[in-house]
Amino acid sequence: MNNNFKKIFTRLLVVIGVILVGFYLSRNANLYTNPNDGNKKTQREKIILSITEKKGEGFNKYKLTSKGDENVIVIPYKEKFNLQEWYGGIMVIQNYQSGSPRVLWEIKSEAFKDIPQKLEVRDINNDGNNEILSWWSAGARLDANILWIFTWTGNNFTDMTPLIYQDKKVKDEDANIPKFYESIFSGREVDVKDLNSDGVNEILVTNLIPTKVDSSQPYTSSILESMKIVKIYKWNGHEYYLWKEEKLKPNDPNP
Ligand SMILES: [Ca+2]
Ligand SMILES: [Ca+2]
Repeated sequence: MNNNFKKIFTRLLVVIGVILVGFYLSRNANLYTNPNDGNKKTQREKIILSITEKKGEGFNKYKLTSKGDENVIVIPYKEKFNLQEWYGGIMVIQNYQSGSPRVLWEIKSEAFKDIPQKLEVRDINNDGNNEILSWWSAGARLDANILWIFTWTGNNFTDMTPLIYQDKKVKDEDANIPKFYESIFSGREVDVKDLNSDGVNEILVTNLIPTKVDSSQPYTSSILESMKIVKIYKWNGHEYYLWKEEKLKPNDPNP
């Protein structure tokens, strides 16, 4: 009787284990598999396959540090299966020359519904580690640009974008990154350049202003001009902080 109970109990445990493992595997498989067609490759899979076949040829290569000699491929991708399964991501791929590339780091978020409009990899704060700068558009209606920065930390990239609401819980649960619009670096234009030639880049953000074509806005062109402000963020050794705000001169070609 006791032995029978043990057998039944053991079988029950095995069945529960198999169900749990199956559930776990199916969840992970769904992350990157086209939910509409299991045989069809996702964009992400196609990119990795192409890198594998071409051994990285034709893809943009970057270094992780200013002193490092290893090249990696940094490449954005977008998946859109339906309105619920629609997200963007960025992959950093190493070991591509061997024909068996490895995804070193990746960010994937439903907040990013597209690939970045612009992607740069360089050391903006002059600490030797390169940053991935990714500019995202908030769409034609808002006409906003949003900058997300990820910095190399020696074994991974980490998000170094300051948030608009530091106290608010704004982390995207899936990707563990803040939500799209919470970046401090969001405005009509977001520029990264070294204003005082000390080797460390400043970040310039021009504010969103109502557009003249929007007839619902009562603003005159002179009021619109007076509203053009650029915020300049400076690196303090740990983070970018708001250094100063300047009013833009009318028709300033270099905000
Ligand atoms: Ca850096
Ligand atoms: Ca500077």
